[in-house]
Amino acid sequence: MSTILIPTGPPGSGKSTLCNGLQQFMRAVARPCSVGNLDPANDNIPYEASFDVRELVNIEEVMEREELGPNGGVLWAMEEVEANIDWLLERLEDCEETILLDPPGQPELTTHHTALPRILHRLEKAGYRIVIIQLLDSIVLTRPSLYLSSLILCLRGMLHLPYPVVNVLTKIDNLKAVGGADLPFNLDFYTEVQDLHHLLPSLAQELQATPSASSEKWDKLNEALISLIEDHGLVGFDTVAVEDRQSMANLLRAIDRASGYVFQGARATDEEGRTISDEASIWAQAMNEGYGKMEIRDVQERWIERKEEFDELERKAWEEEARLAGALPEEPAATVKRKDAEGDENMDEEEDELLVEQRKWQEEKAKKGGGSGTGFVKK
Ligand SMILES: Nc1nc2c(ncn2[C@@H]2O[C@H](COP(=O)(O)OP(=O)(O)OP(=O)(O)O)[C@@H](O)[C@H]2O)c(=O)[nH]1
Ligand SMILES: [Mg+2]
Repeated sequence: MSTILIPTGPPGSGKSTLCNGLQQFMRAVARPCSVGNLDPANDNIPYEASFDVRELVNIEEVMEREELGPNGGVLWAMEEVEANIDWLLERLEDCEETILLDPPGQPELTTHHTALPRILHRLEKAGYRIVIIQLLDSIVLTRPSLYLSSLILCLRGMLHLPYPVVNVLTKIDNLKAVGGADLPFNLDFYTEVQDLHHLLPSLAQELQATPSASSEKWDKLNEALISLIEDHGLVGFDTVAVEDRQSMANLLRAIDRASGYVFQGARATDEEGRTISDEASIWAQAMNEGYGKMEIRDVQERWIERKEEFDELERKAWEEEARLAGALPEEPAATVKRKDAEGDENMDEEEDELLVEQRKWQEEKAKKGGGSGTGFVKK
């Protein structure tokens, strides 16, 4: 049975980037995967598309003919896909067993417009397993009201598209830069979506800073929204930084849990029996051994508390790997000499300390069952 994965979420939440990231990651672990573009306004497709909705509809023509703006044009185009579902089914037949569909970002599609649910219903009837990957830019954590309204949006999405869902906070690598270090709670508070009433004081504080503050009504509304979310048991969030392999491995595991996919061990050969490349084989093995499992406190440490330190470690590891592969020149002897002459032993010491920390981090992970022992730390 083939599985269709659909990242949904507001414009700019990272849908197309995630399709690209997952395509690359699955290739690296020798897992067959196809991506189809369903966004008629997607002018800059970052992945290798197996098919493209623009073969079926031309958004400019639609806008002109139907006298619609860009949003209306996109919604109309989705209705066109629904009306031509055989076109989509034929394209899907040529795809691999895991298929990513990159939809447009119009929130209407996941809140009340009926084309997408109807399309998915047809695909499900045709035998595809559907998994929704609901994306939210992690910047929403930096404003309590934005976080709260995003949770409502997620709930609405789950009701509108009633399939197994993985909720994901995207761009977690960017969170610190947009204020993530000043969050009043640890990351697990936001990802576990529990005890939301703790947000009430920050919501009230945020309101006081806005001119429209007429407090009591808002306080009551916020309380009601919070109990609504808690009553509906929104299952919580995973996180992702698309450029980070460990983060991608972690997310793929969550998606596989939702879809019921079981990775069939490390494949030394592909489905036709051809030998797959060594790198893919190593990665397949690593995934099989549990590489990538990350607790939320590890995510907090990696991307917020010690971000610069780990970034630097990864940069060095990448440089070293590139040097070993011959892509970067050996450090010129003159530079090395000059460093010695300047008595820059501290730098080596510092480097060693960082490597010790890196090893510790990996060992801790391995103990928690998240380490592969393969030494992959860089993206
Ligand atoms: N730092 C960082 N940036 C990301 C990540 N994922 C996506 N982005 C950036 O976010 C921006 C929007 O990403 P897209 O993938 O185009 O978002 P989208 O949801 O497809 O947007 P629409 O198609 O317009 O709805 C791009 O500049 C991406 O490079 C991530 O994990 N980390
Ligand atoms: Mg997109």
